Amino acid sequence: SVIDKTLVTKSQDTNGTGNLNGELTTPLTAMFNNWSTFSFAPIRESTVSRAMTRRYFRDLDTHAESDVVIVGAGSCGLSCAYTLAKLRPDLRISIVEAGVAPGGGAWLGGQLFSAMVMRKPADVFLTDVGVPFEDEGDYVVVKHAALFTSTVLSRVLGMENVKLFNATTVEDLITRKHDGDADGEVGAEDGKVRVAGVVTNWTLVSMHHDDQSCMDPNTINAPVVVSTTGHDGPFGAFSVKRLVGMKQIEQLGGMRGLDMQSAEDAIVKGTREVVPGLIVGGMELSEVDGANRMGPTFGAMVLSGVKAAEEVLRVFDL
Ligand code: AHZ
Repeated sequence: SVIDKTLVTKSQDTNGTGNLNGELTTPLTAMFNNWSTFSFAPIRESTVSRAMTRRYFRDLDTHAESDVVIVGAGSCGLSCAYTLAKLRPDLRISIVEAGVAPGGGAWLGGQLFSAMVMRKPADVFLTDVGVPFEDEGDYVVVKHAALFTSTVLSRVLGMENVKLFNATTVEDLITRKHDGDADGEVGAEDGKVRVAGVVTNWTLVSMHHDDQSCMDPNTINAPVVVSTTGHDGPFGAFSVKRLVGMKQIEQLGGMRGLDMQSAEDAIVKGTREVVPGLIVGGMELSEVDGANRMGPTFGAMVLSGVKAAEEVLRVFDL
């Protein structure tokens, strides 16, 4: 390497490792001041492969038994992960996201416009995460939805107790027969199932079940699953549609038309354990409850995520 060793930064001085974490006190351009003799540190291809695969398989191994699985990394799922992981660094949290790019519908504010609107009091979440916003009185505006999503994402991914499995689809739920009341009496929950984890597959594999054979899935066990897969569509409302198939919900209410005023309160207040072991939040809940949609205002998604995190801790005494 031809990095000029005389331009060492404060952070390098203190930890003595020579790595480039932390703010550089020298402009980057000054760090590379002789491109003609430039060269990267040496590498072998297998080293790169092993650096990736060793970590991924270690994560798969560790997270096969998780404390919480969050399905879907949209604005609600990420907000839930942030709240829960920050509050309880002792919990092992897996996020399973079907898309390659986490973030769901929160990369744009609405239509193809950049700015993201959140009604108060959702601004407290932005302050906690460290997302800057303009205060407009009853609502706040983040200058680009991507700033919100990338900041929450970076906070979540920086937490030791969280693993994001992206490009991975939840294609079924692990269920157990509800074990009933401890006293042996017939209780209201008897006959119901308890959700006990998720069944996963690579998203590209899930998309080819019709034309390829023998592509069995993988699993993650967890006492609590939080499902935030969004409203119905090619991917959405996954867990609650599966619950109908399993006869654990008679039918879905179906998302209703847009009413910002009422929709946001309803989604936040309604975020709950829908069947034992499964908490539903965000727009997936609108399909269960027949709640209105709110369109391009995101306060309900983040506070539904906060409520889902609280529900996890309350219901499961974790
Ligand atoms: O890829 C999906 C997205 O990132 C992911 N997902 C869906 N099915 C999945 C499955 N396994 C793993 N089976 C799955 N991941 O879930 C994420 C959902 O994100 P989202 O942004 O669609 O949902 P949200 O509830 O967090 O936010 C919704 C925001 C609103 S409100 C609204 C309206 O009122 O019209 N529309 C949107 C998008």
